[in-house]
Amino acid sequence: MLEIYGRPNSLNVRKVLWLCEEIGLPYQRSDWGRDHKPTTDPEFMQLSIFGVVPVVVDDGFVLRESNAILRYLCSRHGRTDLYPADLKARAVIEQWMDYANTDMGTGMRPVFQGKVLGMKPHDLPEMVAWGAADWNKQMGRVDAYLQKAGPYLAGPSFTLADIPAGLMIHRWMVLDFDKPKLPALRAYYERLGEREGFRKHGCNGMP
Ligand SMILES: N[C@@H](CCC(=O)N[C@@H](CS)C(=O)NCC(=O)O)C(=O)O
Repeated sequence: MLEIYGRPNSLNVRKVLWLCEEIGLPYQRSDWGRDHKPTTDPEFMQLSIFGVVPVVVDDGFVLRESNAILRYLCSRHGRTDLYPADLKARAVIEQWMDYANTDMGTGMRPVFQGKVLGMKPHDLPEMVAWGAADWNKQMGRVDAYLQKAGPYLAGPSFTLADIPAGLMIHRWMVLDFDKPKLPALRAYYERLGEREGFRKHGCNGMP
């Protein structure tokens, strides 16, 4: 059975949990990371020296990096509906996955880790203000995109493109800071809420 190492309140772990729900894949999860067993523990270090969750073990095969794990699990379980074989369709999905892990989340860090969790150095007021402005700008761009495209990020159906970005959009929706009203983004967020996996591991009360 797939083993998932990582605390259930981590955005990156929740991506994997959500996908397992979509695939109907059973797993065993153990609590590692902030406020749980430390990733400096020798048991964890044996799997990964990179100090972050998630890490998965599948039949002895060890893999880290949440987005790489999502792609691996889809390919392993033949879910071409979520991660197609067609080169261009796949590239569009990867474009959204990369964007969610980079530009879409750069401003999130000072707002969430700084303002909400009080972690240094993200909590500097000018960093938080810059983060909020940048995060709002990125979400404005996704809203503008969704006004013309969709209903899902990579087109007509739900794919891997929607998991990393969907969780980032969820966090933006639920955190309390000055935000513009973005109706197309809101409609997309509500659409994701129709999915069991997102209700369990995305919009489940955690930011
Ligand atoms: N690029 C990595 C980032 C992983 C990451 O930053 N994970 C955070 C949780 S979301 C973490 O492990 N933080 C340290 C901790 O929880 O101890 C991925 O996508 O998997």
